[in-house]
Amino acid sequence: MSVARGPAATDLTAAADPAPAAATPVGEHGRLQVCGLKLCDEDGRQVQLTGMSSHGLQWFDHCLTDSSLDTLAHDWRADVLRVSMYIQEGGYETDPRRFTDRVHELIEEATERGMYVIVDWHMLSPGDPNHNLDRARTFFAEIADAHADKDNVLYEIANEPNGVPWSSIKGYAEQVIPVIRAEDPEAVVLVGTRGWSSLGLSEGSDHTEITADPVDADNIMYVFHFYAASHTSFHREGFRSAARELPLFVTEFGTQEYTGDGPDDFASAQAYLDLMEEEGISWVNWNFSDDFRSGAVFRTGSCGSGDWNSLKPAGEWIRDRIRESGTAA
Ligand code: IDC
Repeated sequence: MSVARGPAATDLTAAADPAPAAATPVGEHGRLQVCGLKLCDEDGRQVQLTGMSSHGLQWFDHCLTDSSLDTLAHDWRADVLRVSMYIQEGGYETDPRRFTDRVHELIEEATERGMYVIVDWHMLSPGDPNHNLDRARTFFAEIADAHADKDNVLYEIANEPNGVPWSSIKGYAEQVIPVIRAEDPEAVVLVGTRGWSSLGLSEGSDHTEITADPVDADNIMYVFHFYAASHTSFHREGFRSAARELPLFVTEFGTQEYTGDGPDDFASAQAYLDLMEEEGISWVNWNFSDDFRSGAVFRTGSCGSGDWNSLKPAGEWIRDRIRESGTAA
């Protein structure tokens, strides 16, 4: 004779208290630091964060709701949310107050859920980060001041510099980093690299231009981005060589072409993921929206429905990978 387990018992389980603070990535690891070439936690233990980037706040803010962020933190078990604030294309420059306020809110949302948060200064076109230098100073001074007491904020100061030499990017970084450090001296800062954060590879260079002339600051990591169907073995091998010499963080990648669209190449993406696991490199996937392109995780136009299980193939794939990797796995 079987023992009946009625719906009441199930309901009780479902209504149990949320996980205690220590069970979240930030609760467990606290303030991060760069130790040698790796990312480490407050106690000096190596960590690998995995998570998602938002799409541009000017277009897809409605995909960042209480319930979608709960889903990201608790169902996908993401460690990190990247808040992608474009500067041009209808972003920050059109209304600095509104975008800054929204970034403040999203930092609080990530914090409440025990996730790390990357504040992404999403410069893209024009590709010279110095074009937005004054804006970046204003923005980061306010953000760093307001959140300096938190343990979970990482600053990404330039999404994808392009068409400019490394010396221009380094010069920009050495002006923006002190603005952040003046308010939040311990925070990890992520520095975008030449050629759309390809470590120079997409503009005929490579990481050796950085090792020869590194940014004069500590507690920083250099950023690499890839789109697995476009950036295959040439980029992957360049990335592998760089990982032996520089602290790296992949703040954006897609399983498709560099347009964020087209067919997924999951085999190429998995080869990158395997390499990042071996090297302990943290990663963030593009993007947590319902844009029509194949790289947006939700089905086109589905954010309004609140059905966060309505995923495109890239969404199903990356959700599985996030669930099984990173510190919250
Ligand atoms: C793309 C978006 C697309 C948007 C475009 C605007 O997917 O919807 O119209 O930006 O600039 C990047 C960039 C990121 C790109 C993404 C895909 O950081 O902004 O998003 N990508 O093209 N670098 C390489 C690829």
